[in-house]
Amino acid sequence: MGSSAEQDYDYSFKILLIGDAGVGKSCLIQSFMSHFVDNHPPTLGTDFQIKYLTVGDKKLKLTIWDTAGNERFRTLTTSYYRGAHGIIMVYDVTRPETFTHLTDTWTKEVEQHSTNQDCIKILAGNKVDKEKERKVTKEEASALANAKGYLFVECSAKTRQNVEKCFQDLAEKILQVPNLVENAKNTSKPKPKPTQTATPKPNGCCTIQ
Ligand SMILES: Nc1nc2c(ncn2[C@@H]2O[C@H](COP(=O)(O)OP(=O)(O)OP(=O)(O)O)[C@@H](O)[C@H]2O)c(=O)[nH]1
Ligand SMILES: [Mg+2]
Repeated sequence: MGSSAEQDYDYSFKILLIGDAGVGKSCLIQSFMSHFVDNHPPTLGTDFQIKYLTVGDKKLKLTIWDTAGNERFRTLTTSYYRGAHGIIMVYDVTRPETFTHLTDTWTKEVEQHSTNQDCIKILAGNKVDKEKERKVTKEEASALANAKGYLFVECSAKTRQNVEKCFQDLAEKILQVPNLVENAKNTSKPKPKPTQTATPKPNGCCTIQ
C-alpha cells in the first residue's frame, strides 16, 4: 500500500468465498476483478485479491479470500474466517450435491470457526449460463436463503451476470450493520486539509492561515 489514492477508502471489508471444488469460486473472483478464466486450475490452499468498490458515497476496500473446495488442499482454520465481514457461499446450479453440502458441511465450518456473529452471508448459485443442465431451482435455493437469513443471488462467472451484484449486495448489507462497520473503518485515511481562510489585517492586507 503506497499511494494516497489506495489509502483513500472509508472501510476495509474481509470477504470469503467457500463451497465445493469446481463450483466456480476462483472464476467468480476473476470475473469480478476483470474477466472470466476458462479452465481455471483448482485452488491449492488459500489466496486473496484486493478490489476497490464504491457503494453509495462510501469507498470500500474489499480483500477477497479464495480457498480450495477440495478437502485435501484445504487449510481452513479459524484464521481464515477470523474477522470476516461477509461470506459468499457458492454452489453450482447444475450439481445438486454442491448445494446440499453448503448446509451439511460448509455452514458447520462457518459456525465452528467464524468469530464474527454478525457476519453477512450470501448464497450464490453459479453457472446459470448452463440453464439446460440446471438441477437446483431458484425457488428451493431462495427458500433456504430466507430460512437461514442469507442474501441470495444466481449468477454466472462466465457471462458476468449478477457477479457485480453479488459483491455489491453483500457490501451494502455489511454497511448496514454498525458492529461490522465500526471495526472496518480506515483509520489511516488522509484527513482533508483544513480550508485556508483569509483574515483581514488592520492595514488592509491579508494573511493566509
Ligand atoms: N459454464 C460455466 N462454467 C464455469 C463458471 N464458473 C466456473 N466455471 C467452470 O468451472 C471450472 C471450475 O471453476 P473454479 O473457479 O476453478 O472453481 P473453484 O470453486 O475455485 O474450485 P476449487 O478451487 O477446486 O475449489 C472452471 O474451469 C470453469 O470452466 C460459470 O459461471 N459458467
Ligand atoms: Mg478455486
